[in-house]
Amino acid sequence: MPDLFQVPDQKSDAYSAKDIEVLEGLEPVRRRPGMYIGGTDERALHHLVAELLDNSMDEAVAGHATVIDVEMTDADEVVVRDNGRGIPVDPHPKFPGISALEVILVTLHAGGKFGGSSYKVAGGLHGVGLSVVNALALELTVEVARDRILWRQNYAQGKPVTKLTQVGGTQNRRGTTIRFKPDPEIFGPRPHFRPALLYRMCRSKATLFRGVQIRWRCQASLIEGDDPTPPEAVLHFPGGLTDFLNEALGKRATVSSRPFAGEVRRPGPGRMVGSLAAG
Ligand code: 0RA
Repeated sequence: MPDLFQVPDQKSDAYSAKDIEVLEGLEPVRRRPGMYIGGTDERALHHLVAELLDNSMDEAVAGHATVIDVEMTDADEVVVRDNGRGIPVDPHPKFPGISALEVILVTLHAGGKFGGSSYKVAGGLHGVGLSVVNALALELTVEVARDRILWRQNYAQGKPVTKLTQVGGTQNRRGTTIRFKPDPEIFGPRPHFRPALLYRMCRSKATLFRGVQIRWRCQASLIEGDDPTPPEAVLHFPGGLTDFLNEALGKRATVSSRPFAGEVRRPGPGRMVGSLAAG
């Protein structure tokens, strides 16, 4: 796809660097994946799931999602779903012929900035990493439930292979679902996720924000005999890091009877900026 450039403000004929947002196509990501995800090994592969999870976490921290489902459905397939607002499906204000969803999925956002205040979240790079995941996917399916309509679009190696289509109605569902299969051209012949790594990732993300519940699921057949990873778990730490610490300490002897913990709060639904806990 050709590179996309923001149309300059028609009322003023002066271009200035701050007005020009360059949105690049995804070829550079496929050409040099290491530049974007730090390699093409197992770590880099799992980093892509972290990217998906972070986008849903942003939606939770912004106060719009409360539940995130992470499911390893096959050795090489992960599904991440949240109950947030859903990626916008309307025409993108700067590219009227393309849905906002497609712009988010097929363009690299230079500098992580996404023009237009409705696409900006305090401190977040909402959806920005999604295009990198898409670029490195053999197959990626996005489903958005928004305004009682369920939408779907399929991608392969970063390119749309279907139109964004209404696939039905949803009475009581809202949010974004992304199904991701990594591309063997990038990650080698048999890319596979490790349940233990994904589970640990879900746990650590859940400790960062008390307002989110992460539901982990993995086909039992994908967990190896000696791997203690549970096939299902609900990860929720309403007490933040203190909960996590208590769980990690278990029955071990500690210096103080209660763990030392403190936190800094900001207004907002369960929002926590800083949290400190020690055994
Ligand atoms: C851009 C704008 C809005 C939401 C999102 C992106 C969004 C992205 C992801 C990625 C995973 N889950 C997500 N949920 C939301 C704001 C939409 C609005 O104003 O309604």
